[in-house]
Parts: sequence; C-alpha cells; structure tokens
Amino acid sequence: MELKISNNTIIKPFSVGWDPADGIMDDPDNHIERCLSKLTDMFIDPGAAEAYLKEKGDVLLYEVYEKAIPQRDGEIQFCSSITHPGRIGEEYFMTKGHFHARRDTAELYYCLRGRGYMLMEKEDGEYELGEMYPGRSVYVPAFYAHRSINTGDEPLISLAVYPGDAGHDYGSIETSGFKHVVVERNGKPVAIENPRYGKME
Ligand code: PAN
Ligand code: ZN
Repeated sequence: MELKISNNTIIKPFSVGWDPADGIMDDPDNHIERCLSKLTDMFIDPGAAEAYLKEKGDVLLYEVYEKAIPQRDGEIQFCSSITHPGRIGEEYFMTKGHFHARRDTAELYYCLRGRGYMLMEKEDGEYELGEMYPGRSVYVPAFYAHRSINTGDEPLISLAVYPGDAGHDYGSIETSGFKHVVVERNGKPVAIENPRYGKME
C-alpha cells in the first residue's frame, strides 16, 4: 500500500468526505481492491476458495480508500477500510493482515458499520480479538499484527488511523500466516489454531 507521494511533500490543510454507510471516500488518492483470486492461499482451506471462485466468480473481499499522506514521523495516515461479508468454508472474509514495518507503532480503528473482530497477534502468538460494531473503537497496540474479520452479513466499515511512518509489512503473514484464525462453529465465531500456520505458501 505504497502511495506515490514524496516524503518532502508539504501537506496543506484539507478535509475529505466519506460515507459511513458504504465507506466510500470522496476523491481518494488510492482505492485498493483485494479480490479472492489473488488471496486464495490466505485461507485455511485454499481448495474451498478455488471451489468458491469457480462457482461464484472473483468476489471482492475488501477495499481501502485513502488520501496520500507523506510517510514521515509526525504525520497521520487514515483510511476507510471495508471488509465484505462472506465465508470460505467455515472461515470468514477478512483482510490479509500485516505488522507495521515500524513495529513500535499502534493503530486505532473506529467501526461505523457491520460486525466483526480485529484479530491482533504478537510474534510470539499471544493474541486478542477486539469486537467491532458501530460506535466501538479497537486500539491495536504496537508490535501486534492485525486483521479485520467480518462475521456479519453486511460490510464491516471502519476508519483506521495510524502514524505517518508506520508502513506495512506483509512478509510473515504471507509466508506463515497468523497463528490463530476465526471460523464459524455452531453458528458462532470462534478462534482456533491455524492448521496451516508456518506453511501458507
Ligand atoms: C488498514 C489496513 C486495511 C487493509 O488500513 O491496511 O484494513 O488490510 P491489509 O493492509 O492487511 O491488506 C491498516 O491496518 N493500516 O495500517
Ligand atoms: Zn495497520
């Protein structure tokens, strides 16, 4: 999620509109769309993801709208994060998830629509689930990888705010995954150990 803006760019005061009902930002500098076809390996059952693709086509799992802010100390990045509803087998639609490249940076999510969880997990596997529903904020502390998980039946929409120079590191999530995943069992979301942990590729 690198933005084409120099770190020396001077930012003038600005305001931007975005609709809490659909998460769409007016005049964004970046609109990221992540589809299932590129992320089948992220699920605990990639075969189920391939079957889903064949049956329903390439669905959109999540989107991000953001303005371009220089990635430097003192600035604040903010975006609208939209995770769509759905499941691959028993696993809910979710974002890829990442550590911040600067591990000592936190993030605040403020949920405006939908239901779900923020999975927050440290490198040693210690984890927490932060409940997300309208009016609820989740504070993701420094050193925690984080992933939004939509357990409801409408889009999970949040405003996310984090330090200007945090950056994103997807490396270990792509290769090893999270140690925990959230799945639906008996109609309820539960966290289980990731059976593919350490061998996501
Ligand atoms: C969010 C996420 C956004 C998309 O803005 O970047 O929800 O998730 P992935 O980056 O894991 O694909 C954030 O946490 N920024 O730091
Ligand atoms: Zn983040």
